[in-house]
Amino acid sequence: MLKDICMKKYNKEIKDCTNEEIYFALLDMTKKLADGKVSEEGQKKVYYISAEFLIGKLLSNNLINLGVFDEVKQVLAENGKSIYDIEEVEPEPSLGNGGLGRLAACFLDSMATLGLHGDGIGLNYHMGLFKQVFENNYQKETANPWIEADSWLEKTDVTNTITFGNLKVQSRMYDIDVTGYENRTNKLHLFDIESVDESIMEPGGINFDKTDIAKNLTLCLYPDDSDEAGNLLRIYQQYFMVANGAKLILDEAKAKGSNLHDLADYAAVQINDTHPSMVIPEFIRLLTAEGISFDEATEIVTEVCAYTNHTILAEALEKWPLAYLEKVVPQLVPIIKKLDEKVRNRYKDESVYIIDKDQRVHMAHIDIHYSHSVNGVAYLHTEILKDSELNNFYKIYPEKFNNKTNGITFRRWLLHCNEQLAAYITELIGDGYKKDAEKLNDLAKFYDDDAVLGRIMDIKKQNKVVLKDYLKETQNIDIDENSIFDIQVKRLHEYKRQQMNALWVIHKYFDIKAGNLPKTPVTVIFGAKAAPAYTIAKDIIHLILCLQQLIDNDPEVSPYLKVVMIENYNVSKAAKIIPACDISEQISLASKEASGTGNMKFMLNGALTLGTRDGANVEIGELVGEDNIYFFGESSEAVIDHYAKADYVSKDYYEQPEIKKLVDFIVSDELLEIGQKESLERLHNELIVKDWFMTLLDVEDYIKTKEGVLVDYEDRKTWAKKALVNISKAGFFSSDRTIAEYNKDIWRL
Ligand code: 26Q
Repeated sequence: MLKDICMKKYNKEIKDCTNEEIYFALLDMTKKLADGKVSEEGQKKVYYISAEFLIGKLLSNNLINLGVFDEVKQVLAENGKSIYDIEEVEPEPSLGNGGLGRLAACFLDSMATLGLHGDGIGLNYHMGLFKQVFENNYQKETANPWIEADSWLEKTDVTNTITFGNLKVQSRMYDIDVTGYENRTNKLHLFDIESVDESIMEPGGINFDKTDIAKNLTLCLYPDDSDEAGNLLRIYQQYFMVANGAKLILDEAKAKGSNLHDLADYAAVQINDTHPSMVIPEFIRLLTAEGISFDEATEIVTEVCAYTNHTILAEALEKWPLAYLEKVVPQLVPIIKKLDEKVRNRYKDESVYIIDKDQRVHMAHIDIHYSHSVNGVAYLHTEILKDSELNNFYKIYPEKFNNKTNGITFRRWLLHCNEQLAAYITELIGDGYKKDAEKLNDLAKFYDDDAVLGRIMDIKKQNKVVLKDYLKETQNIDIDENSIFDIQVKRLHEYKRQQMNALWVIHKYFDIKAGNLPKTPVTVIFGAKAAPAYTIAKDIIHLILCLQQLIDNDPEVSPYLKVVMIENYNVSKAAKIIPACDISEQISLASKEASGTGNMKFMLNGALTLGTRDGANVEIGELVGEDNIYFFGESSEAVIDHYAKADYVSKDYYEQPEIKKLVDFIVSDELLEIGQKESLERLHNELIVKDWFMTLLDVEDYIKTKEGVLVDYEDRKTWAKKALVNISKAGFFSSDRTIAEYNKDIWRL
């Protein structure tokens, strides 16, 4: 087929085509194959509505899911081409910030794989998340356009006029095929404005006129992960998304025969965090316009909608000033006020009101009152929601609360990113695990098989070489594949505590200087983007880059320790980094990481977790057993208690000489010579007088535990066994399991 397309498109044989030409030919081929898998829909359909779908590159995954990857790879090889070179041609769509967006992408894959009729609804950001470059040991943000004349996007003829308080815009729907593994094709619907203008982006950066909504609405993904203040543009984006989405959902239901009173028999809407929450008042607006009473409309919407919470960080819960909504979406304001009134009539407790005394609208409160399901994303997270964060709501609606522990798609995070391991697992237990991930448990019979353990470690070594070559090529950095790869890749946030890992680096630096040389050298790899306005996060990146430079230039230390900060960490880099990992750093302050999903990807690829008892780490620990994971630090109960009593004083920990020495190194002559005084002093001060996420509380136990991990690494056989236990227990974290649970408990398709 590829041969014919190349002939027809370019009048050339495959071997004479450029990699670009082959990429576009494969794009055509994939779309044609996927089209053949769009099958009859049942009556009810689920709509996963999300401001982010961090899909990453699609070519190889689509080929895998269509069952033609091996064949295409071989045909290309026969013609002197490599599928891996062609992967590099594809621009990466970065339509998400991190975990929440990537989860949405994994869920689309699993819905299609399970044969569920489930579409995504989101926005067609032209730039996606910024591209990160390092300059003078700082992060600099640049634009990241990804849409080409020919891409995965299919222009549809669905258009709408969307009305805001002060302007109207024309929208258009673009679709991306989502093909499940050996199953149906669903759609990701991405809405765009017709008047978008990429040229308003200032060259070299990510600045543009924030007020010119008709040109900028879909230009950029809001580049904040959880703590930066929202603004009007974000409200325009959110309403644009839900207005188009709600209209699509009602149109599709009507086309299938719904009279709208029975909408819940036709549609289930999963609201991904509060970003799409305005879909609730928008549905009510549309239903009442069709003659349905306000009360009935409210009931219908409640039956249709379900809400997923992804955070307990108070600052990340969206609360929009009513005045902003009056400006952007005046048509929703009377509806929101009525919804609030209903709440006030029923409950005395002010903390559950929708509009607070400062005239701010709590989006999560709309979701909880007017959805039938509220779920957290890991067992511990859901328990914390019920017991503390949302306890007042739990008391009102105990039946709405449920847990859906996150998952990842094994097609991307094993079959695609670690072909060798997948092939070896198939050799050992057959390929049933590809569709039924729990079958990985069959690997248990090889826990004590030396030959198997040896092969697992060989594959790990080869993946380390692949990463080494990649880093050499892309960043001109040399790493040693015989060193221990200790990896922390995730968004930069104080609660994730990259700064604590940096303190370990400082500890190790001192240790080596003092002549305590590690048996095996350690390579500490970081990858992280900071929200552009998050100053301390950027200071932490600066510290890490300065440590990298300091150690690289120190011949006493560099043979034993290396720090590498990967530039522009994204989905395709994750796919190269994760299979090469020995130690997976999951060190958030207990109670703060709702779930984490990187932790699952690392485990599946045979890394051992060094982490706190937070998020899904707790469940990983239960599955693999205490011998096969390294936990440290205070429990979530203890942390929550510290917050309640406001009794954590970082300075008390800082006064301990061992800790003081590490923290003060941030402003040592050595580092000040390399870095910027202002940044390093600000970070130093932050750790001593604020330390909101209790780095110094856990740093001692962290260092002690990590040293123990390095000792354990030396016993290669025992380590290999632990790695195999992790792989074999990872089946639970397949997003196929997660989606099956959503369907059984919430959507009921
Ligand atoms: C909010 C207001 C204004 C602007 C931006 C935002 C905003 C943007 C992105 C708030 C939150 C996000 C992203 C949150 C996120 O990625 N959360 C992660 O979700 C994962 C999937 O459930 C979990 O595994 C992670 O633990 C959680 O941090």
